[in-house]
Amino acid sequence: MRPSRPAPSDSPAQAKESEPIMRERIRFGVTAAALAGVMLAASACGGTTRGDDGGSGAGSGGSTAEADPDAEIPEGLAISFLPKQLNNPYFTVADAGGKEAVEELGGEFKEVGPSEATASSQVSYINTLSQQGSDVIVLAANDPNAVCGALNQARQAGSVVVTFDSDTAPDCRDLFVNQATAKDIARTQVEMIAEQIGGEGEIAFLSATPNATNQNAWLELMEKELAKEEYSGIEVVDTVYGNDDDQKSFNEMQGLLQTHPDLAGVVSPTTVGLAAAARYLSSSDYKGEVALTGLGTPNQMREYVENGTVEEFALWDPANLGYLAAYSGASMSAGRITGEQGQTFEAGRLGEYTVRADGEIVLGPPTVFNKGNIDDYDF
Ligand code: RAM
Repeated sequence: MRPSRPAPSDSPAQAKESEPIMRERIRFGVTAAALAGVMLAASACGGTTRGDDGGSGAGSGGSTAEADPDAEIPEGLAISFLPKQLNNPYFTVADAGGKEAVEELGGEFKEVGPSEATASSQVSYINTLSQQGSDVIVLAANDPNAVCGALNQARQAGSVVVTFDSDTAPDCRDLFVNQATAKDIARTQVEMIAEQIGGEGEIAFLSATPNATNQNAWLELMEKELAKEEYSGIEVVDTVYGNDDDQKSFNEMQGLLQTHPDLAGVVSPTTVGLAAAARYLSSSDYKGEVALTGLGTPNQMREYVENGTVEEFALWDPANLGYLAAYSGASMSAGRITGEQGQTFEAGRLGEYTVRADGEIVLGPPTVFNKGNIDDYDF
């Protein structure tokens, strides 16, 4: 569904094509903290910034701009997706969902990103998108702080910054589109592993990169959940990092099984880690002996569920996550929302969403996949 377009001269998309000063008219600005970050970043690299006025993003503690829920989303908005890494099927699906939304909105979709999940490589992509005048940058952050200077510079120059999947510190972005609450994601994984090992034994975590905001939040909450009395028979003996690299994750799984002969189960809260770990486990003597669960895509995990290596795992629909992120960014860029808690907006086929505290928008609860339902999903 395309909204009708406003007069071209009022369109952010038009403005972005013009002088930088034009972009200032459409932006909501940054907080003093963000501005300080920009100035620091600018002085550190000797660069210049295009804007100088204040204001605020949602994540940074409130906006000075008024929301106009009836504002048109102008055609031609440049909405750019920057995932943790490109060669990861999870982000391929997520970004495709973003593209679907951008096309519905009559915008210009772009996907750029590094081949390895590192924050340093994301910085140069952020700078380029900002220089190109991207109206909305949708980012899955590889580090909560390392990308902040570049993001605040982009916001200062007029881009709306939406994090999705993996957040930054709240004052570096305008909105965070979360796949589910971190608590729900942690609890689901703990429930699955506890059930699969009969409530007792040693477990280990095979995570993504050591700085990933999302995995670190989930690991912390899983430890907290496991501290409950009902899980007193379970002991976490190790946490290793596969860096969302298939081969490293595979090797780390092998290492865990060799180092901990009494290991009862492994939780891998990353689609890359879980698929690689399942591949190792399925061809090893530990298949059926050591439980493996975590977060995975049904298409990557199907064969391991069918051959009995993995009983159950969880995820959300990454396409919906990307779709919601694009609608969120477009709604903010158009002024329908400013990121204040309680504001609502329509996200196309997903319906209405509400902005929570700290500019967070939550897609919905995770889904658990097993033999009984995995064939109902194709992503
Ligand atoms: C990997 C990435 C991503 C995470 C999923 C579950 O694809 O680390 O950030 O959300 O796993």
